Amino acid sequence: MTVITHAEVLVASPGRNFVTLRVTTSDGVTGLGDATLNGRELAVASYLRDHLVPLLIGRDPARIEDMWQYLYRGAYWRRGPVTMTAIAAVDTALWDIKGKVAGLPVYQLLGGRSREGVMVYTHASGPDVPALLDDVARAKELGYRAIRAQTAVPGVAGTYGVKKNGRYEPANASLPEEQPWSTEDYLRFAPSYLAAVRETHGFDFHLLHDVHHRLTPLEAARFGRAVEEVDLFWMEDPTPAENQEAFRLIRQHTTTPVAVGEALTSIWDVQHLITEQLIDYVRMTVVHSGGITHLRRIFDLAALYQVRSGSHGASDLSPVSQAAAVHLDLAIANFGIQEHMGYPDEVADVFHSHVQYADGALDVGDVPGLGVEYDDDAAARYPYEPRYLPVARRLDGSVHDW
Ligand code: EZ4
Ligand code: CO
Repeated sequence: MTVITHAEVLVASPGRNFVTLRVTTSDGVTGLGDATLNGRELAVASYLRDHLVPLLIGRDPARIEDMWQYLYRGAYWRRGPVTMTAIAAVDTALWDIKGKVAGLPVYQLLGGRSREGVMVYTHASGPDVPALLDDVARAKELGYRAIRAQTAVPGVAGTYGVKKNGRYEPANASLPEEQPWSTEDYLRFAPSYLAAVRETHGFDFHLLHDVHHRLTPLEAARFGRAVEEVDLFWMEDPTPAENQEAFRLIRQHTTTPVAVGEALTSIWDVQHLITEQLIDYVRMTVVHSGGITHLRRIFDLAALYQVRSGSHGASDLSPVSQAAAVHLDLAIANFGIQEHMGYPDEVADVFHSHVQYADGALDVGDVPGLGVEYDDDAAARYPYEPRYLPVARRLDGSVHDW
């Protein structure tokens, strides 16, 4: 019988930190899984190295569902981002191995293609409205059919989602940067710049916006109403989602579509949001929600309620996650859209990926498995660097949701 003979936890920082699991079988086949949890990387590295790798050795790499159940139920302690990211890394690596053994791309194992390429949205942002409008023009020239727009709120330094030197990297400091936040200023300003994007660039592309958990349900309802005329594809994370019931109030007041999920980790975290039809897009990812096995289960539940996928695809999800996402996006019937933020240039030195962008869409080609290889020699040139996400504080100094 083929068994897992070893598994390595690889930590490197090619432009930003990534944790990667590489599983090797007795037949010499390797599989990769992303294990990156932004700002808490080493907790997952330890969970894998100290607690999961010893459990993998000698097991059958072909039994993906059984491995998932064994690691999830076997932990006794349920859910949570560290556990679910570690399980995701193992699960993703086993799908990569199964594809390589079968000689098939992973999307074939998931039922084959439902579409030619997956529509992606990119990010446009700027320190002020003219800069945002220029960046939207740039994205349109690159062929994107869907664009997320964010601008700094005047007087509110460090507003979420604004690029510096052409890139946005929120994990920007070796200790968390503290950033001021004013809901009042945001609510007054944001609808006007979204309207400016439509006035300048028209309606022939999808326009998205990320609220990034900053509003109360009632404020989010007001915001959703204020932007109905600009025809958003979605407003993302309008309010924190620990209390799923909070979204009912938003729903009752606006027809602006709602997307939630990047900070959630299990099917239970979105059960109520989906089954009560309180959201339109579920934005969970392979890496933070238990891997391809669990995310497929979530998307299948969502399909019953006409909720579509909209997977998170920020640069803190490695190219292994990106490839896994595209395989899943190609296969499922209820795909909605895929985030495509891009990576620092150094990332391509370490991760050799077959994912390609063309005409507003991503595709993976026909390489067996996930289609990503890891370059150890290149990785050795980029040692881990401690990096944290920021913390938001209201103008009175109290902590807000970042
Ligand atoms: O802040 O992935 O939609 N994308 C986002 C991201 C998240 C980061 C956190 O690590 O909201 O930019
Ligand atoms: Co987001």
